[in-house]
Amino acid sequence: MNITFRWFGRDNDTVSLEDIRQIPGVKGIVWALHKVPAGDVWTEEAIEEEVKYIQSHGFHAEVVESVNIHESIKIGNADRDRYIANYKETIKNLAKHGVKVICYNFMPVFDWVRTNMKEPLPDGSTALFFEKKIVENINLQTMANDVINSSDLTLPGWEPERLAKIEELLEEYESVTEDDLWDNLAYFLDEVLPVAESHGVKLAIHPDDPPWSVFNLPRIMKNDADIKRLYSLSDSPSNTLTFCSGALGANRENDTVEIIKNVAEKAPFLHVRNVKIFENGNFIETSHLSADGNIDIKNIMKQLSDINYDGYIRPDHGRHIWNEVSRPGYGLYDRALGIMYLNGLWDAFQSVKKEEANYVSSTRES
Ligand code: CS2
Ligand code: MN
Repeated sequence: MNITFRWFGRDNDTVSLEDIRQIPGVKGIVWALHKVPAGDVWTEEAIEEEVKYIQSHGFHAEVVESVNIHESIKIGNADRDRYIANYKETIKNLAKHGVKVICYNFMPVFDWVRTNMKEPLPDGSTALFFEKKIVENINLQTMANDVINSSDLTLPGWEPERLAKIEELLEEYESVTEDDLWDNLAYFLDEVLPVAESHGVKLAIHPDDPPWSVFNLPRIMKNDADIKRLYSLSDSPSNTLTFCSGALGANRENDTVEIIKNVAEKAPFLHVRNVKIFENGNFIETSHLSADGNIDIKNIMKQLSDINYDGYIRPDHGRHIWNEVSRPGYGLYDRALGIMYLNGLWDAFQSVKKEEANYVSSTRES
């Protein structure tokens, strides 16, 4: 298990690499050039500068999250080939600097969607919250204006420049069905996977969060069946998944333990976090502790220990605790606690395994 921590960059994060070094067991930084617009090439110079900075703090920089996909590729517009060519360039440039896994997602317009960034939990901390009714009844344009006018919000997919164009984009998506989105994903992968494969890079798609359609937009990476369909698109070793327990697990019907059992070999990168789901389908993010939410984090870690999983793993969002001021979901403290829980489970399962193996070999000898 190769523990990593997501970091947004020197002038873009409240957390520093010096802070992250003090979390036990972290080997690598999950990074991105967040200021490069989706569709543009990540230049070698910019990549090299970031990778060197990360490495100078004793971390590897082998995982990128995310190289975002231009909407034209998802919609299947005539100009998509230009953006696909850029994506190939970016893959090559990243490979030159030791990147092994590129996380991406194929969600139209928005990345993860929540309705409150600071919902109180009973213990006095706050966390990201999703209220179904609000999303079902939302007027996107009004909401876009609210977000544009509030200065403290920068969510993935909700950047003011993009929201300003939201109406245009939504119109473009009006005729895009789930099947179209699958076709456009297949077209994209057909083009980029050979490049990724020949450069030793894995492309790892992140599931939709939440794993159902929002705002009438199609979403196609929602469950086990979708993951199987993804794998059926290409058997390239570069065609892989970013398993995310919190994204998939927000739908009770997704058995995340069963999913990880089936996909771990083809999921080089894992996001592990917990969510608590309410009767009405609303959900709130909780600490990583299994007992705090609906996701069986303990058993997910047991599955990983059973196969001696050696891929990359990171805690995902955390709560906001101890008065920390941070990006929504991406503070230092709760994610560090999450890492210690993952470390503890891993060590315990691994040592039980060793004891069992010793016991078996000693009974054979006697
Ligand atoms: C992340 C996603 O914060 C998160 O939940 O897991 O935003 C993720 O970075 C993207 O969907 C991957 O492209
Ligand atoms: Mn995730």
